[in-house]
Amino acid sequence: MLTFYYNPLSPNARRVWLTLLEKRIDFEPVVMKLDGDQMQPEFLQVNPFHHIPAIVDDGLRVIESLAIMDYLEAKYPQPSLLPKEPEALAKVRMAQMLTANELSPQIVPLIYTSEESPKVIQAKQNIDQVLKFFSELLGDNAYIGGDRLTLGDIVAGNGVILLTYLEIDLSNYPTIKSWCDRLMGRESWQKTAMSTEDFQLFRRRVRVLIRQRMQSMKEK
Ligand SMILES: N[C@@H](CCC(=O)N[C@@H](CS)C(=O)NCC(=O)O)C(=O)O
Repeated sequence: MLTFYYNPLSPNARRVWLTLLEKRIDFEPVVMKLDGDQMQPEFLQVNPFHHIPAIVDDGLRVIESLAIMDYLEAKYPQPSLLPKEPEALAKVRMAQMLTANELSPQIVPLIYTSEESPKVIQAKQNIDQVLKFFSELLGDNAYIGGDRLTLGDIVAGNGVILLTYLEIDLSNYPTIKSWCDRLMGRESWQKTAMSTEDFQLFRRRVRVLIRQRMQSMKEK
C-alpha cells in the first residue's frame, strides 16, 4: 500500500493528491500538521528536507511533487496523464516548469500582503504574462496538450485556481476561465477543493512560515 504524507491545504501536495485520485490509486493518507509534524524524526527519515508531499510505495520513498507525479505515471500508467507526442509533451512540461519557476514565486507576495505594494504590482504583471502564455498553450484544446487531462493541467491548474482566492479575476482570460471551470467540474477537483475558510488558514500558515524563514536568514 502506498503511504501519502500531505496536508490538504498544501498546493504542492495537492498536485500529488489529484494525481492519485485521477489514477484511482489506493493510498494510506498521513495528514501532516505543518507546525511541527514535518520536523519529527520519523518524517525526517522520509524527507530530510522536511517538506510535504512525500510517498512511500512498497518500501520506495519518493519526495518532490514533480518527481512523485512522474513516478506514479510510470508505475501506474493507466489512465495515462502524460502524452507521448513531442509537441504535446513539450506543452505539458512547459506548463509544469512555468508554474514552478514563474507562477508560484509570484503567488508568495500576494499571500503575504493584501496591500498594493510595488512588489505586489510587479507580481500581478508577471502573473498576467504567465496566464497569457498558458492561454496560448491551451489554444483550442480542452486540456494542455490535447483533449485529455495531463500532469501539466494538474500542476498549472492547481496554481491558477489558487489565484482566484487571491482576487485575481480570470474573466479577463476567457480560455483560462473555461479551462478552470472544466477542471473544477472533475470529481477529483471537487473532492480536493479548498473552501474560503481553508484558504484563510493556509494564508495564515504561509505567513508564519515566511516570517520564520526571514528570521532564520537574518540570524545566519
Ligand atoms: N519542491 C517541493 C516543495 C515542497 C514544499 O515546499 N512543501 C511545503 C508545503 S506546500 C512544506 O512542506 N513546507 C514545510 C516546511 O518547509 O517545513 C515539492 O514540489 O514537493
